[in-house]
Amino acid sequence: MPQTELESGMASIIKVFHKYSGHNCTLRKADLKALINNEMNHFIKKIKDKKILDRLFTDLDQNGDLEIDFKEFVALIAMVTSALCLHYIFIKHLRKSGSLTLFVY
Ligand SMILES: [Ca+2]
Repeated sequence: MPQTELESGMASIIKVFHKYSGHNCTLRKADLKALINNEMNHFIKKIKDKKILDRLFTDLDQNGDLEIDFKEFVALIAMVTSALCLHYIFIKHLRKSGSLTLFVY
């Protein structure tokens, strides 16, 4: 039986995390930057500013061990996915109400 669409998405998240985390199964700051810039560039603006990377890394590193484990990484995925969901709901609402032309750029 083939994986469902959701299962495939979950497997992809795990695969991409391990692609950048290597054998330690944790992301260092440079790994996180590379992952975001290479794998999430349609949803998140590329990180070029060190201060932004430092802030994001600190926010994600809940236990303060200077590494991002999978559980901490999933928080980023959840945040971005939630924001995307709100965006799609907003666009859908605008399309239904006929106001979309005001917000399309
Ligand atoms: Ca950590």
